[in-house]
Amino acid sequence: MTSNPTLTFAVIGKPNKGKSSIISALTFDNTIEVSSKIGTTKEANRYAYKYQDKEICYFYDTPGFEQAKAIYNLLDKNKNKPFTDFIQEHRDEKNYKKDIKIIEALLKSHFIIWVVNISEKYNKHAIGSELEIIKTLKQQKLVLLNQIEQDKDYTDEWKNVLEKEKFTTYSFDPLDSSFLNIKNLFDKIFENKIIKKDYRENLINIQNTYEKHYRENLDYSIKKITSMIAAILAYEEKETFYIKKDIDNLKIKLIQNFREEIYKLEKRDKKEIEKRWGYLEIEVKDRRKEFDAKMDLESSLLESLANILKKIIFIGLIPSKPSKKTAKCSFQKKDIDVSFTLLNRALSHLDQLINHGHANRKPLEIINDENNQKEWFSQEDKDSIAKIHRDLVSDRNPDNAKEELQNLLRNTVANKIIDLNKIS
Ligand SMILES: Nc1nc2c(ncn2[C@@H]2O[C@H](COP(=O)(O)OP(=O)(O)OP(=O)(O)O)[C@@H](O)[C@H]2O)c(=O)[nH]1
Ligand SMILES: [Mg+2]
Repeated sequence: MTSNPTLTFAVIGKPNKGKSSIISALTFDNTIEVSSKIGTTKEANRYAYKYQDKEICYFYDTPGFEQAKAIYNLLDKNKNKPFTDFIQEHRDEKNYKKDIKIIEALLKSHFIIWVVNISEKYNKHAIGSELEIIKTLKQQKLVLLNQIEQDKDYTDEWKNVLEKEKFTTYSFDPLDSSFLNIKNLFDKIFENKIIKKDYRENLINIQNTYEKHYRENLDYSIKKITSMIAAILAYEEKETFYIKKDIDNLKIKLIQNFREEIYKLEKRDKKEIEKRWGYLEIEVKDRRKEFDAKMDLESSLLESLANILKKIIFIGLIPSKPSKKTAKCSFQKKDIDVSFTLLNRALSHLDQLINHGHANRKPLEIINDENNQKEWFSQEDKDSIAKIHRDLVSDRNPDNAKEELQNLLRNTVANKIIDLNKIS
């Protein structure tokens, strides 16, 4: 561990350039307000990137300067005056109040991240004063080039101007909050010779934390999926009834309760996985396979239930007076489709969740795209899953079966969801 201070980054730039989106991506937090309305962020707010409840680094989100030109003119007139004196002098002036709050956030930070939208042309008139103010500050500076409109790209023009002014520029897409995207940004920052040595060590720690965090989230998700499948396969719904009475109602009630319970189990784990990845506000529209899954579950259930009932009725006919019986409903060894359906649903959910991005505020729609469906499992995997399924429904060595499923999912996720080779 380092004794260096926790780094603080102040994110600055004109309204609607993606500042809050960038913080959202870097903190894995989808509760930070982001919108196409100009001036969404009204004042400087500090957010932390947290890992295991520890604050790893801070980001100041700021609105754009309101009086950039006036402030620059004042600074220019008082060239030798320290910034802090300037703030002290003007802090109560109504016109500068908001901007001074921004400058205070910048002064409290180690790094200034200046965000520009490179799908718009560089406009000296609009941006010049902001550039001059930032130049005046002693903090380390990084410029993030955000391309908001995909069909317009003025990167070269921006780079020309900014590099002449000794700014280092980095392309960053805030809609992608994958670890690989964040790692690439940090890798490029490390290449920058102007980064102070103790800050560099701190940045390395932050990048390592992102990686640990990412791998742990994956492992947590895999464990959750495994325990969800095990819980569903072991689930038994029981109903007590009197023989010769209410058999039809019993059947309907039993299936209904069973189905509700297993969907609850599935939903609960999905929610926990979403929370773990920082998607606290996300609306998930699971349009995929909901119907198919119900069909699968229902058909296999009906069959197994019919068998159970046949047996119960047969035994129940023997006693002369009505006696209390218990009917049980659970998945059977032959219901292997259930395991595949649940696994496909869980992996698609995880895949799309990871790739959704924290700055993306559209609902996450899990759709059934026949042409673009991932083939998650090899034949060998499928055979292993069939064996795991049989062990889990029959409660035979369940810990072993869970361990096998976890290992199988680890490989699937590493190869099919994120290419972990690209990370290491
Ligand atoms: N397609 C696309 N949209 C983006 C990108 N970055 C930001 N946006 C969108 O641009 C709009 C503004 O993003 P914000 O992150 O709120 O911008 P801001 O700079 O914080 O804006 P203010 O708070 O108003 O200063 C939102 O609708 C974002 O979804 C991007 O890289 N691609
Ligand atoms: Mg904002």
